[in-house]
Amino acid sequence: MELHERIPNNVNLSGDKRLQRALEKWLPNYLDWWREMGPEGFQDKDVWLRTAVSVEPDGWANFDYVRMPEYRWGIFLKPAEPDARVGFGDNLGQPAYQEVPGEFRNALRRIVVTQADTEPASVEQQRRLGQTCPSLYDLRNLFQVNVEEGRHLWAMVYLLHGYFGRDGRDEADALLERRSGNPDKPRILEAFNQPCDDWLNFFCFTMFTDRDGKYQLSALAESGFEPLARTCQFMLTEEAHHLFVGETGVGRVVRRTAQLMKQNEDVREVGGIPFDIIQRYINYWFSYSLDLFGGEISSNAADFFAAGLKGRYQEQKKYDEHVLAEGSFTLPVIEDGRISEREVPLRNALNEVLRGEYVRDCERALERWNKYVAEEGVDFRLRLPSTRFHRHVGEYAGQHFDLDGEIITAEEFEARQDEWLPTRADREYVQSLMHPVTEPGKIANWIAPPATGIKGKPFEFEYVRL
Ligand code: BYC
Ligand code: FE
Ligand code: FE
Repeated sequence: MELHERIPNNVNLSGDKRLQRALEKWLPNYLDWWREMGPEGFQDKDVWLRTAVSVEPDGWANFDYVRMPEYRWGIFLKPAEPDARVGFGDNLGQPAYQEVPGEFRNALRRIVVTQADTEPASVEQQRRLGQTCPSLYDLRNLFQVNVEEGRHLWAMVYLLHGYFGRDGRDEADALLERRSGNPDKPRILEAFNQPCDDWLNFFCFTMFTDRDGKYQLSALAESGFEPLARTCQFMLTEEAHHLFVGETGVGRVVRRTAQLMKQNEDVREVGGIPFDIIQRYINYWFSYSLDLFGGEISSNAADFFAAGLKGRYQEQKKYDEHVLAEGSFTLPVIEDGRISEREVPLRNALNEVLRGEYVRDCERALERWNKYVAEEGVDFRLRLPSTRFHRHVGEYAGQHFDLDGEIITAEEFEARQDEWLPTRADREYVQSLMHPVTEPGKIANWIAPPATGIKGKPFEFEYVRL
């Protein structure tokens, strides 16, 4: 089969010999990577998956059974707007960049490579989860997320091959060489080196870490580098499902725990996941995901904005002023071991501005989960920790804070961290509940069934043929 038939696309692959040559070399390596690092034990099974075959409303969500190595990973960009302009920064109003401007080449390559690196990393982190799925419905959702993260890698590799020449090709190769959690060749961002080896981790990851993806992609979806903007716009349509899997996944665990508490105060006795463990998993993934926004005060963020490469969340819709040459932003910093306020130029605080949008979105999800608990008639509330808690990047890294963001000593943190972060015993307990349930219509005891199936199919549908 010709390459351009194998790879659904709207980038005129059939007419682009240079891109064909680059992808012809990269594709076999990608497939080797997928077989080695993709979902373990399910490569030859039929999975009921959504595949994008075009960007039209009727083409981007085709559902059918497919074996994952035969998934048609495509290259899709949202169709171009005529007369696109740079929407913010020093070049506001100039024609959008159709090629990589020389002066921004390093910055752009770095953004694309960082974004790209997270996609295969997440597939690696999740590769063993299929073996302990709580239901066929969840198994299918895991694989849907995995193949689409694979496609997101394709999306970024297209940009590297299409716009960055020789070093773009080298970067594309390196994306298949790094490995999540491998100390010799780790993934770039730390959240993507953390193990994600039980389903509570998976749901927290898709809730909190994929949600960073939503905000980063949104910021890039308005980039003045048009091919990047249009790529990210299309990726966001897929991302919505990943966030759905995460938010409803944690929500179903929370609901089930509340239900089981009515049977027995100690939910462990009846095979549930106690709220204090769920809370510690939330604290862990929320704090690692906050790190993904970068430092609170960042000259990189200022430079990206000035160059028109990376804007704010909904830059055009939410704001009238797109230059930000003047404004300032006040944030808490640590000085002489105490929390005090500092005013910084707004452009330097844009990581923090984006993080703020993210935190509000997470708070909304917490509200919803707490509503499930209340609906079950149980008196308990989950919460988000302070954004200062357990940080490894930015102003609060290297200091210690409690869940309320109050500064504490290293000894206090040491003494109390088992209350706040998952312990080895928590992980072992959760792991002890992870037995595969693969009969259609059946579900593990520690999680509630979903409200509906996928694409009009019932929960009992045979989403994966084993
Ligand atoms: N880990 O100025 P600073 C997704 C480094 S998720 C390790 O504060 P900046 C997905 C930084 O490189 C979305 N290192 O940060 C989700 C810099 O190094 P240098 C992924 C970090 O650059 C689930 C130094 O610290 N997309 O799609 O403003 C499944 C100071 O940096 C980290 C993107 O990230 C960290 N967490 O912001 C699948 C978008 N943070 O210069 C997929 C592209 C910072 O001292 N990336 N450093 O050597 C970016 O826009 C920026 O690189 C970041 C960092 C927002 C990540
Ligand atoms: Fe992704
Ligand atoms: Fe995702």
